[in-house]
Amino acid sequence: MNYSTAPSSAELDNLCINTVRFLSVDAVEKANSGHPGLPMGAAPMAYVLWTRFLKHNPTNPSWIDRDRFVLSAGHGSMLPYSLLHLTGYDLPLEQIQLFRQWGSKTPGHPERGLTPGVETTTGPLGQGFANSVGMAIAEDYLAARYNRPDYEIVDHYTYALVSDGDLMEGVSSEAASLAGHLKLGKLICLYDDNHITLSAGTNIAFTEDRAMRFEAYGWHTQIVENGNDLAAIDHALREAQAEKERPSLILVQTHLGYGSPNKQDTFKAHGSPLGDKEVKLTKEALGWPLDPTFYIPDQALAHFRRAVDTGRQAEAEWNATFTKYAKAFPDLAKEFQQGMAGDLPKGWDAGIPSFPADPKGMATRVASGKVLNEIDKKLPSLIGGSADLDPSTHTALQAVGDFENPRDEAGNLQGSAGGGWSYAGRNLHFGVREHGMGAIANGLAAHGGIIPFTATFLIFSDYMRPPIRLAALMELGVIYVFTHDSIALGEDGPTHQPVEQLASLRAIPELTVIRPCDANETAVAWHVAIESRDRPVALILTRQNLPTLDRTQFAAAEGLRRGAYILKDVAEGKPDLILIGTGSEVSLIVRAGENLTNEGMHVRIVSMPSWELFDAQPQSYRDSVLPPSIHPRLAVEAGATQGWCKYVGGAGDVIGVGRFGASAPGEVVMREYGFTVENICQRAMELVHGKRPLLHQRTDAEAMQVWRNEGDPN
Ligand SMILES: Cc1ncc(C[n+]2csc(CCOP(=O)(O)OP(=O)(O)O)c2C)c(N)n1
Repeated sequence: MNYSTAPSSAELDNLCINTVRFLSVDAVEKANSGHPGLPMGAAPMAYVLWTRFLKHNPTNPSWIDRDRFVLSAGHGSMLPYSLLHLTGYDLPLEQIQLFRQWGSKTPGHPERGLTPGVETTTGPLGQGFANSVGMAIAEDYLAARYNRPDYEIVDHYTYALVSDGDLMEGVSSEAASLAGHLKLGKLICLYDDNHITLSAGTNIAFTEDRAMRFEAYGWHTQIVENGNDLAAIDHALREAQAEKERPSLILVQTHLGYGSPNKQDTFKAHGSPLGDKEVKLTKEALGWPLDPTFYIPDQALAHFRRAVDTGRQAEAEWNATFTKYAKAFPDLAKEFQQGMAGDLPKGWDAGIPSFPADPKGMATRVASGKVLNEIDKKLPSLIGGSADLDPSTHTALQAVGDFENPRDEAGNLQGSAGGGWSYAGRNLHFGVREHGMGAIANGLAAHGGIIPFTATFLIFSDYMRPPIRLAALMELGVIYVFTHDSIALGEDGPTHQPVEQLASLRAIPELTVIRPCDANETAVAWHVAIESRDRPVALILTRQNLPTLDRTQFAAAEGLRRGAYILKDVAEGKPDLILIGTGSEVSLIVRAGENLTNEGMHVRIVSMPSWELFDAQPQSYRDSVLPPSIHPRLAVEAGATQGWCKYVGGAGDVIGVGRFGASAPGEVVMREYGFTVENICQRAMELVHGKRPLLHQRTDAEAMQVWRNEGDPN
């Protein structure tokens, strides 16, 4: 298929595009699994973008000022894998041939950290699109903070390739709305407008005018009527780059499974191999040799591989500029490099307050706000905000500016955190868009140079679950502030009172969940969260006041770092009972422990703010806190009891919440649900003296009664 003489530029373009198409087709065929349709239809726009526009260095995929490329429709993963291989990333052809196989670098959907050049993990539709909004925000923030006249050290685009499914998912509406409001002019999305989804034509469920929808969000939109028209795609991309005020959506009308005589424009080309016969027909139709498979014409490869030299050169030029910048602005340069490397500046934590003992105390959300507003002074990479809940979550960063388009009139400043209105502002006003907020935070973290935090009520973590899960999967150090953490929030009632959310978050692998018991544990929790740069952390905080424990009487709050620690031990001998609590229930078990001690019981009090941190400790430490020989253990937590059996054991007991909450003042709800010193003492006595029948000893009626009131105690 190589041309014997130099091909014309149109022939070369065609050769390159078909190379992408058939690498994708052959890989899916060999794996007998995957999605050929998208790469076949979108290959021309991807080719134009990657060979004429994308600023990247295949030999250094982490070059700071590269353009970011996101394939939001992650099922089309063979498209970027083909491009990464062809343009010279460290992704050899053998890896393409191992598509979707155990241990390969070409997993079913793109996974950040696994494949060089993959910026973000995609597959759940809509997430990548919202990630790209986060990346564009990161770029604007870093450019505003670090660029100086003649030194545009941060100057790149974010490109996303999105599909029908991406634009149908609600998260894309949230993110697009915010991107339009913020006027993120350097965000450019190519929409593979092919009218087909997994099981249908879009005319069955998706008929709104997408261009008008995005226009209404404040986007710049263009339509390319023929997805194989390279000049039109080229032109549209140039126009999009020239548009500084609005993010761009280019609707490129394509054909799913382009070239396949029997499957093009049908959902049969979406998610299954074409099959031997159809591959043959398709190759014939597009003038491609049947053999060998995974065929890469030399001329196509040479054309793609020019990216290696141009990329190296682009980075070298950037390095030269940066060297001059570092001479002119040494402090800024150091700060920038440190942030991009994910390193924390020395003494970043110097201002973290410690809180004096106080029986009245404060809500952990309030303590969190105080800590956050100290940390932020030394950590310019810390930016974030809430989903319209700043006054409730205490997450506004005072006087460090609002992240808003600098060309906008400040206008109505209700809700402004103060300190200026620009892209250098560090308060992100996400609006009431929890799902978008989570996915945007992933984009901020994936871009680099940013420590993102988000905030909302714990109950609405449910609205953020998909991006939280992806943050954990991608090992991104996003920090989630979740306040109003239990039924104790009171009058708002069961719709707002979280019950199963803690258990649900704990079920996500690689996520650290921390529920501090007082102001000082909250300070240490923030410490842990900031230091956790490759793992997301959820801080679970109260609305109501909690006593600030007197740490001369109790162990230091630093114990939080180990997940669980002995807050107060028996005066001598072996404990008869271990009381375990988290968050707001720790002060309850402390008081219950005092009462029980007065009754002559030997009680150990354990604060257990984080299961994950505890599980990461050596066995010897875990045994020292919860000795296997001590069976009577009572855990108290205002949440679902699921999972606690791991710590209380078969002979232990849990006071938790096994039903929805109720609308009443918080103290009343807590009392009615058994979160009282008296109930804890009674249950402890029953446990130690064996009066309360264990689950298997109960009659069915008794078991049902307990189950109704408390949920599964084990
Ligand atoms: C959140 C989510 N829901 C469902 C799916 C399953 N799924 C994968 S692709 C797809 C639809 C594909 O349609 P489109 O986005 O137009 O992609 P194309 O058919 O053009 O490849 C669906 C429903 C998914 N990946 N993510």
